[in-house]
This record gives sequence, C-alpha cells and structure tokens, in this order.
Amino acid sequence: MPYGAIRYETSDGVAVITLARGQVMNALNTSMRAEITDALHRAGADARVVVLTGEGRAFCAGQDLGDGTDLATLDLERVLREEYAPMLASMHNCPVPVIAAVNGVAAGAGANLALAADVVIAAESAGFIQAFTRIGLLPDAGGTWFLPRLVGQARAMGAALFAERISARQAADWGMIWEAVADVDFDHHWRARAAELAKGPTRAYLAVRRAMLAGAGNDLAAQLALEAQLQGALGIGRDFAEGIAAFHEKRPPRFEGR
Ligand code: T3D
Repeated sequence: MPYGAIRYETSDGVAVITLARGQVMNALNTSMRAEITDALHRAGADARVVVLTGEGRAFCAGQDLGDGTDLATLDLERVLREEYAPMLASMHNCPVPVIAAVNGVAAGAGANLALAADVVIAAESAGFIQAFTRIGLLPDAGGTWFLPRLVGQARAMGAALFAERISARQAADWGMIWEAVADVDFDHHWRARAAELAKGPTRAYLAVRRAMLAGAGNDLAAQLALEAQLQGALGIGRDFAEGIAAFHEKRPPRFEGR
C-alpha cells in the first residue's frame, strides 16, 4: 500500500511510523487509519519495535473535523467499527512492542491511539485531551478501556467529563504514560528507548503485554496459570538460553528476539 498520510521508515530493527498531516495537526481520516493499520502489520515483519510519532507541533488531533465530510450525517458507528477498531487492534496485537513518542498535543482519538501503545513517552510540552465531550461525544478509540485501566475510574471520569488538557508531566505522575521528557532531549531519548527494545527479547516483551493485560480479567489462580504457561514457553526459547549464558559469562546478552 502506498502511503500519503504517514511516513514509514525502518532502520536497525526499529520501524518509525510518522503521522504526516501536519497542516491539520495530524488529524485522522480514512486514509490515515488504513495506512497506520497497514504499517503496523508491516512493522511486525520488518522490525523488532515500532514507534508511532507525529510531524510538526502535534502528535494527533483526533478525528479530522474539517475535511468537508458532513459529520452530522456520518455513520459514526460504521467508522468506529470498520476503521478505528482495526487500527486499534493492529496496535494492540502488534507482534513487536509499540512505543508512542508523543511529540505534541494528543487530542480525542489521537490521545487514545497513543494510550494503546505498550509504552508512551511524551515531550514535556505535549498534552493529552479527551476532547470528545467538548463536541458531544464519548471517548472512543479504546479510551473507555485504556483510561480507567491506566489511571483509575476517578481520573478517567474527570478527564472525560472536563476534557481538560492533561500535561505530559501530570500524565506521567498519574501513571497514564511511562515518562515525560524535556523537549530538548525528546527525540534522542525515544530513539534510544526504541533501540534498546529492538535489541531485546521480543517474545518476552509480548508475553509481558499479554500477561499484564490479562491480569485485569483473571483471578489469581488463572493469572498464575497464565504466567506459568507463558514462562514455560519462554523457558525453552533461545533468548532465555542466551540470557543465562550472558549472565554466567558476565557480558551483555545478544538477544535474537526468539
Ligand atoms: O468517526 C468519527 O468522527 C467519530 C470519531 C471521533 C474521534 C475523535 O477524535 S472526536 C475528537 C476530535 N478532535 C477534537 O475535537 C480536537 C480538535 N482540536 C482541538 O481541540 C485543538 O485544535 C487542539 C487542542 C488539538 C490544538 O489547539 P491549538 O490551539 O494548539 O491549535 P488550533 O489553532 O486549534 O489548531 C491548529 C490548526 O489545526 C487549525 O487549523 P487552521 O485554523 O490553522 O487552518 C485547526 O482547525 C486544525 N485542527 C486542529 N484539530 C483538528 C484540526 N483540523 C481538523 N481536525 C481536527 N481534529
């Protein structure tokens, strides 16, 4: 699929998807959603980590509200089912870890697209806005699933009802994101984080994601059984053997992601 709304680059095991509609703060339209979905599938084969970021001063301003579509007659249910859901699923099920490098404001579905990543790193000047109720909608793109899990019901409700800007620093303090980084260090920092994950034990990372997410719906016995099952599979993998060898040889491991 040729890309026009995003850019896709790979280097040294890192795939970078850049939302590239800077003139509208990288607002999402049909093409961009399809391209992100396609690129996430592609990254699973091309790389050992994928980074989603935005060009210009925004990460993503959510649904494109100004592309000429008559939003009053648009079938929002269809758009969410057929365009948003596959994009979110491709992120959630991506066969490599996903980092959202939030370079600027993330609003509406743009905020929730970021929160669907495994790790969110934001520039200090960035912010997150659950903008939906400002226009009479509820948080979508997984917002009602991700937000309460990340920050708890009270903060999720406040963020959705007041639709205020939450600074990157506050988001980090709340545990909504992994870290807020000084703007001057941001680019170098997320690239270093991505490089680190690209050299890591990919299968272990995916098992971490699976177990962490399953925990909310499992009782302790079920979760212990899942951990045992996943650890059993990792225990016969090459990366575990390499990790143990490196430990005994007092050297850094050379993980292959297998
Ligand atoms: O299928 C469906 O439709 C349902 C799905 C819905 C999912 C959603 O995401 S609903 C929520 C949609 N997003 C929003 O409501 C956010 C709207 N934007 C804003 O609130 C603000 O623009 C920002 C907080 C993101 C940034 O504010 P600020 O002051 O830094 O910039 P600005 O001046 O408001 O915007 C700069 C330009 O970007 C401006 O264009 P102009 O006047 O310079 O030509 C503005 O119109 C444009 N822009 C910003 N957001 C969007 C947008 N253009 C189209 N769509 C946008 N979402």
